[in-house]
Parts: sequence; structure tokens; C-alpha cells
Amino acid sequence: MKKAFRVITVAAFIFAAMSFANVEAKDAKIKVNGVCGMCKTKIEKAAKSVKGVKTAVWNANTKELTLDYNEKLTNVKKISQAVAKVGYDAGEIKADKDARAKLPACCKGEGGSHHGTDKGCSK
Ligand SMILES: [Cu+2]
Repeated sequence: MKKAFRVITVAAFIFAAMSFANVEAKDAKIKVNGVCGMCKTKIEKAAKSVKGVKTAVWNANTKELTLDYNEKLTNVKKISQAVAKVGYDAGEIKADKDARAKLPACCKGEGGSHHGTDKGCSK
């Protein structure tokens, strides 16, 4: 019986340590109004430049940026601000006007296409 108790104690410890680690890793989804593959690269790069962001994946179909970050180091607002800075509306944060003005027309949803890049807007 003593041995079983020990195993349970160790298991409980491991479980507690795991859930503690999970507290720091947060998931979030924010809407970002990008258009193409070029936008995707910019959006993800901006999000990942924020300290504490582990993964940032933007989906062109759903317009959702899926984040995995350490909540001790950053938060959704900070990440949104970093994305807004490169010219896109991100969650509650509006795009930086100057950065947006520099985006290709198609990346602003105004039609047209990038020149010869299949990663860019083509539709
Ligand atoms: Cu684009």
C-alpha cells in the first residue's frame, strides 16, 4: 500500500507541475484584415517579434491569427499593437495609418495584384 501511495504522490506532483506550466502558455485568436500570402508573412512576423510569443499563424480564409504566448511576458493587446503597426487592423486595435498607406493596394483589399509573386494577391 505504501508503494501505491508513493506512485500516486509522484503522479500528482507531475500533474500539478504540468498544469502550472500550462498557466503561462495562453492561446488566443484575433481577427486581422490581411489578404494574401505576403500579408500573412508580415502579420506573423510582426506578432512573433513580440517577446513571449511562441507561435503565430494567420489564416487567409478565416482572417484569424492564432497565437500561443507566455502571458507573463505579453498579452493580446501588445501583440495586436505590433500587428497594427505594420498596417493591419488587429482585434481591437486599428491599423497604423502610415504603415497601411504603404501597403500594396491589393493588400488593402482594393484589388490589383503584386508583380509576379505567387505569394502575393492574385485574385
Ligand atoms: Cu497582401
